[in-house]
Amino acid sequence: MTVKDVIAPSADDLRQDILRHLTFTMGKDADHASVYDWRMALSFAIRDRIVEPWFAATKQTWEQGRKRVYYLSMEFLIGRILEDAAINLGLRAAAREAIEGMGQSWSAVVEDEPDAALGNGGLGRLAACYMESMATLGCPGYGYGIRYEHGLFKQRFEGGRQVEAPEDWLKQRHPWEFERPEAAYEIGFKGAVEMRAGKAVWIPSETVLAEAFDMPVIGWKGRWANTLRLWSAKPTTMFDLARFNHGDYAAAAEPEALARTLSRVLYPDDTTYQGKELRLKQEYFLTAAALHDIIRRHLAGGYRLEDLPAHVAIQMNDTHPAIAGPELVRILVDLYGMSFEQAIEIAVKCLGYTNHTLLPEALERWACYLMGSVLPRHMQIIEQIDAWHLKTNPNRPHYVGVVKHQEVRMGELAFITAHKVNGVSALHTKLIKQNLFPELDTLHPGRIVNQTNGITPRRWLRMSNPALSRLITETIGEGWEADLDKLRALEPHVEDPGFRDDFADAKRRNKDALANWIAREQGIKIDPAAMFDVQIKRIHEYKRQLLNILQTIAQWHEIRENPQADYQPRVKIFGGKAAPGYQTAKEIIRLINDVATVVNADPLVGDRLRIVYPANYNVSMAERLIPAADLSEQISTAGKEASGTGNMKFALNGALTIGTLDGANVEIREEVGAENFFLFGLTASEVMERRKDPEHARHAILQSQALQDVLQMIAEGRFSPDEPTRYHGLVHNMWHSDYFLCASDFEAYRAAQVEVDRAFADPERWWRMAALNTARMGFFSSDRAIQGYMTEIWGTESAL
Ligand code: B1H
Repeated sequence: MTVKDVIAPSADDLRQDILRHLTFTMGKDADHASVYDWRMALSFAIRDRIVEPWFAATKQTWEQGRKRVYYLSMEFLIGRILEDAAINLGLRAAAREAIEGMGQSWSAVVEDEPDAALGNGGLGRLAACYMESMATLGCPGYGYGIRYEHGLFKQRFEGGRQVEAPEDWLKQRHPWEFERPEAAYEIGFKGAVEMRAGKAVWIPSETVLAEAFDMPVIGWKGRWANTLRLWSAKPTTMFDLARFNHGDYAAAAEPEALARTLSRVLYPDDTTYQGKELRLKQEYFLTAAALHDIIRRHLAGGYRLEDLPAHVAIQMNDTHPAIAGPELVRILVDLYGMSFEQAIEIAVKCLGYTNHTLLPEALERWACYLMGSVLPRHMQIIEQIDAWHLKTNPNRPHYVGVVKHQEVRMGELAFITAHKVNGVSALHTKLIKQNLFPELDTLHPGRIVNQTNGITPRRWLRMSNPALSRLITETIGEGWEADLDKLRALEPHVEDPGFRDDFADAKRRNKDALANWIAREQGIKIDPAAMFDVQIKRIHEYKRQLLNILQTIAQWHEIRENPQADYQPRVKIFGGKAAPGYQTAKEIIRLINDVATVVNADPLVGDRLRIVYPANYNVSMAERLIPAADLSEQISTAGKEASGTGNMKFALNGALTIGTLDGANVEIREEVGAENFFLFGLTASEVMERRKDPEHARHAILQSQALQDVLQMIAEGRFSPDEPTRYHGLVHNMWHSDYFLCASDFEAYRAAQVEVDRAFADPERWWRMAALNTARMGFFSSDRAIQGYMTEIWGTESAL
């Protein structure tokens, strides 16, 4: 078996395999099997086909002595796995035929799978796309993360308010993982550092075991597979036998419970960090387990530690694993006796750091006392690294450094322990240089590079949008899934009215399916001919869902004031969760739901405006919504969204973007053409200028009668008649603060929405624009992004 020999089985072969697993793995006969049993049987049948290419890839990497990439991330937001694996193995059609041939519904079986939601949003989903692209490109590598028992919380609405419930994906059997009890490392915390014979010895006072669970990640056409290795915390001692023997059974189990809390739950914050001790422990737990595993594998290959950089590239997904620098130095110095200077030099050569945000509330800083108590030896090494950096960079300004004001700044630490630091869009990288690390950029010219984010076209087009995928393949032939630039070949067809009709038909089919789902799940009837206007992402002030709902209210008001006029029917669709402690975001959720209740019940408005906000937005909901969207809302305050990746998914699926010049929107607009993008709003530098006016909000509101009316309606309690004062705080904030400039961009946004209506009313124009968006999105494939990391940061080559 070589890496390239994957032979697609027939539906009949698969049927045999499924029945075998149903019988012998699940212990069920076909007459009594539940959907769950069928899903498990199918998953195991598919999984069987991954194992051989997986072994082959691993073997080849060893034999060829290849450099491996290690992607360290606190989040992997994977979603469902079954259908994605089937697609990449070329088995979807056969699997579907087999399942349906046995009287089962394909969608019921596939949708029975819970999302693997081990992430919050863009950062975690990016890690999942990157794992898939590394496997597709044959880049030997491992993802390292935490096997959270509970992923991102489940959201429901009660009286319009977000209510959180724990997520429980591991309640059922997880067919995609392999437990590796033999791959376990002891991880220490706290305790003290002793000097013995001139050497520092850390004696931790707490230890837990990190046990590995491996998931294969199969690339396109099954030509390569990598491993996602997730660590689960286990106690080093199962229980306290002395207490047990005294009959104190509950207390005896305490060490076990305590250890397991480490991998119990994902912190539900997106772009804000919580300076909690448990979070720091989780970060170290992941990083230390990964580094021990990396070193063990390197030594098992018979290589010397001095040669680590030739064989190992470690990417830090934001600063969450930035303790990797100090930990690697600690391992090399304390455990292997290397000098500090040599150790730090090796560490820097191995490490890369991706920055994902400029928001000050997201930049991790740990109080020195906390770092010093949880990781006393690392605190010493951090000071040593800081001193080494100052010594080797005597021009470093006094206010720059890792340890300042009794805090450890993880961004600075990651920067100086990495040979490359990258931003995630062209604009974001420019702002990193100008605003976040200007002094370090001067001291280390060339260290900061850009790698614009990307998305995997396998999941985000081929799997989630079969209608459009079929049209593309019929039009330009096969191969675009692994070479997304090929979509350019669609361009000449855009002038063909027949092609445009087909393109519109594919969209219409997806919209019909979504309308049915919304009717079923939400009990709201929507017209599939209306424009589907979608904003789905975490709820955050900088993302400005508030601007969207304010404009929606203005539109509602306009219809009511002038009901005879001709309006372009729209469905406003929202989706997203708020961090449980983020009160303002929760208030925005409630406002959207309150406005939806009033607008959807207004007989005067009818089908012309509908607002839908399905609860519990997640990856699998994105897969339904994005293929059905006409308009993509990417309206963050310029300079705040590092990149965005949802923006790419929409444009690839033929939705037009209404957006600001923020993050990757800038590059999307350049690629698809300014005439195929609805631009509005202040630029990043205009935003900074505008904020200098302390009364910018009041001035902007006074310039807009429409906004005054909207704020008046909210303040009067039109959307909260049972509690008219509910949004007084929000309205007050709009007048007197409005940090994210909803007021200043309001009129420009409204005008852009009028432009959108005009374009939608002209189908020929609209579908030309939409198809050109799809045709020109090749650049945003995560394959291109990973190729960039490989050549510019990791120094690795494809093994294929
Ligand atoms: C992004 C985060 C993030 N940037 C802290 N930063 C977290 C920060 O748990 N925490 O403490 C969690 C997440 N996430 C996002 O990364 C950016 O906002 C997006 O613009 C970007 O597209 C995405 C991927 O690069």
